Amino acid sequence: MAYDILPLLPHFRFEGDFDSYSEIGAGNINATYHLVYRLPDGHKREYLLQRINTYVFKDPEGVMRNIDLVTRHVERAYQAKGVDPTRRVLRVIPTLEGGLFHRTETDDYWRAYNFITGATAFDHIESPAAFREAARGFGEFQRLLTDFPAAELSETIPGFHHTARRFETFEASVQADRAGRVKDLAEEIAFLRARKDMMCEIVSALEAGRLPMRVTHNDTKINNVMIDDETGRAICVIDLDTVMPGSALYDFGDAIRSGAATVIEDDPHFDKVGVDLTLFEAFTEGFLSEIRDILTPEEIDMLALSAKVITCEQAMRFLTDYIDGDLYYKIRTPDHNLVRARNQMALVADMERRFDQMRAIVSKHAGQV
Ligand code: GN1
Ligand code: MG
Repeated sequence: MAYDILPLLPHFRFEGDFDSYSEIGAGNINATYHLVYRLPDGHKREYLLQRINTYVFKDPEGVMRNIDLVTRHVERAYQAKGVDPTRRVLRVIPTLEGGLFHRTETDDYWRAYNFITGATAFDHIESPAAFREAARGFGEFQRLLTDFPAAELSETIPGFHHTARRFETFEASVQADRAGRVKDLAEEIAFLRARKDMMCEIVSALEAGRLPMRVTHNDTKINNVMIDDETGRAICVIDLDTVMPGSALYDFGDAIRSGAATVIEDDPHFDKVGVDLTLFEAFTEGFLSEIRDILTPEEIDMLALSAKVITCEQAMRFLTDYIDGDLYYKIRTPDHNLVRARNQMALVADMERRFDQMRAIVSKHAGQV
């Protein structure tokens, strides 16, 4: 869907005169635009303008309050270390009234950030060294949040990684069969049902107190970390809508799901889908280099499992949305969600085959050999 963004611009405290804009197609949830402004001296100021998807985020005020708190925390942490935070963290550009978002008459919520210049968000990273660096970026973000007061954050999507509750939602969708698609999905539904217990292991451990709750990103898709074009360093973690109390395992698992796969999540060549163990090792090394000392032995023990859990959960989320008639994720073809679900199931199956190797790699880098 295309939005008429020009009337929105005067509501934000952008510096300079508006020059141009373009849409950024990445991201499955929000509509995103890159804005260029010009200062009188000719210099550019770049911003990101985003429409918050309120089908997905029912409490946009809560989302923006969380993001403001978290980004200020990260900014202060960099400043305390003597690091210039300008390109290291998103900052909310306030509205003229000083608010964190602009709400239109039609109840659309729009927000703006500084644009991280000279850096790229990759959908796929092939080089292990670059992937290790992306992992270090996510690990650093996790580390900077260890002293963030979790009680101050709202749960932006309740039960976001509560796989047991997601399983119930999935079964309810199968029952309702709103789009009449269930008749062709016996194999996929059976695949997920057979893995219900495995999928619920993290939630069970959290609820039993065997794993700590932390403040986590919860959506560590590999294109949610910006890589500096010149230095190749991971400089800024983005897409902060789901930063909330969670498990570090969610962040590890989702990054492996999206980044250590041989192909991207919507590639229809299911026979090519697998987990690349070189990339898996690179991520494990980079992530643990930042937070090895923070994680508990129980967390480390479940890292490899988390990749399977989050990938299977993602397969279930895509299949649920397909069954519901594609209400949640942006789709570009009629069977996009089904392709994504099948791709993720193929990835789970490959992780099952290589699970012992994944566990051995984690042990090696956790210093447990
Ligand atoms: C969504 O917005 P994006 O594309 O970074 C989704 C993630 C999924 C991902 C799958 C709030 O992330 O949880 O893993 O799509 N975000 C939300 O591509 O549901
Ligand atoms: Mg994103």
